[in-house]
Amino acid sequence: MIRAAMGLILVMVSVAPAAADGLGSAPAAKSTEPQPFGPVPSSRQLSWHEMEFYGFLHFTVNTFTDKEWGYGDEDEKVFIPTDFDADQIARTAKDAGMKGLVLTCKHHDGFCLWPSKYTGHSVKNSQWKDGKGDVVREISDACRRHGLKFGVYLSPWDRNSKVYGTPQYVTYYRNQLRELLTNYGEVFVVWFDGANGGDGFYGGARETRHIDNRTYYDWPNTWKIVRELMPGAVMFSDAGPDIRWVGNERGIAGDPCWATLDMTKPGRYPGGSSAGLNSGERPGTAWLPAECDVSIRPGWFYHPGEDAKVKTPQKLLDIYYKSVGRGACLNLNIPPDRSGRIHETDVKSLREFRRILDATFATNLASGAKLTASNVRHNDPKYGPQNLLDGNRQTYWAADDDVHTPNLVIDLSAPKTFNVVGLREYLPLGQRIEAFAIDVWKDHNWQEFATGTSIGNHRLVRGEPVTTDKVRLRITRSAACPALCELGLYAEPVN
Ligand code: FUL
Ligand code: CA
Repeated sequence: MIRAAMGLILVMVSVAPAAADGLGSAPAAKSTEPQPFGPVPSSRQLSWHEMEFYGFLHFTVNTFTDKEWGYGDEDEKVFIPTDFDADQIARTAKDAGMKGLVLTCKHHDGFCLWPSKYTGHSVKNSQWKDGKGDVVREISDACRRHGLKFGVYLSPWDRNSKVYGTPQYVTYYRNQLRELLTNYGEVFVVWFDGANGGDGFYGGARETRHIDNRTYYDWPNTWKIVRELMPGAVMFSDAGPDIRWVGNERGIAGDPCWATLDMTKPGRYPGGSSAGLNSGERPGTAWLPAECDVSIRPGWFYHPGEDAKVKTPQKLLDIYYKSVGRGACLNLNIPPDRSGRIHETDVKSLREFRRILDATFATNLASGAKLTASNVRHNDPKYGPQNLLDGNRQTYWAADDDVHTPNLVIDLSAPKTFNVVGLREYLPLGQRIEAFAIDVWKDHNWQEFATGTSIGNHRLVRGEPVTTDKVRLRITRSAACPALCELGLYAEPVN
């Protein structure tokens, strides 16, 4: 592999046209990295981008009462999974290609899946495992056993708590957050839900309580706790601070989907405005990439009546291409059933979805191709196009500062059939490319296969199968010289 890549550097340098700076093909003595454009990701955001696909586990009293939003008056005794199996859950996620799992440790009903010190409304007062069980412990341990990262969802809205709506509740909420971030090992995401529906049990008051989403939770001081206890974790809410909601629960990112957002606009707080979240905003004031959350079933919690409505592998693939393939991460909900396992129908659908993805991405049909770029930064092989095929996101092809619309020809040497093109930008330099086109060589002409806008972490262009021995990538608009780190041509299996 390494030797082949070195060969490509030589080929590329010898066939690359003379650089505009008149240096010919001799590498410049001092080539400098491009300057970043706009907001750039933090290291915790970069680690999150690498995950691309993880799962959500919605599980609580609702699983047993057939509800989506528990009122908060549920008897703890209703929580009684008959065959809880954290390994089956984690294995299902792992086999589906997920890189982590986010558990609803407490949903809006206030029931805690761990024996919190701060309330009796938890597993400790259920009969499951004689009140000695701890779902958070079992899931987080199983995640580690199966090589998955673990994330926590802790609903700010709590329809059980008597003190909800008072300052005391904010202290209660923070205490619970501390429990989750100190007792269960490494956490990769803290998921802050913006939903605040109003009415609830509230310790027996059974009334409607309104809070001001902007001020009530004093978010900046809650976020500090996360930074202090779990510095590597990203925080999710409608508007960050690290990752944003994509603005719908269908799992579909906008096209374009920019990784940046304008945080000076009104409504940028958890539970605030969803304007701009689907497509992001450019150039924006912060790197705030989108997470697409969607359930494999119509509801977030398991309902026996939805067993026949599990999303098909084809539907999941469509979601994958419109989330991960638009630079977002996909958080796919797979709700455990009343036994405490992922239902067989969901498992089957996930398996077939994974089989198709694996068959698609097992072979990069561009590997070994001869790449010829219209421009290479300072004519330096360090920035040559061979970097696009080394499977390493740290190496990239970049153009000179004044070259914003370079082309790249991919000579496959023999006809290949593909229908998916994958592109990745080198994220530490920001999101630079604004439009591109892909052409295929057919009947002695370049014919346009697809055009696109944002790339970011990953852009997957999915079209009809095409057979050709030469492909051309044209960067047609870019805010700064492009910096692309990976490129792939793939074929979805026919069956
Ligand atoms: C929403 C909640 O109200 C739903 O119940 C679910 O948890 C979803 C992921 O977020 O805001
Ligand atoms: Ca690379």
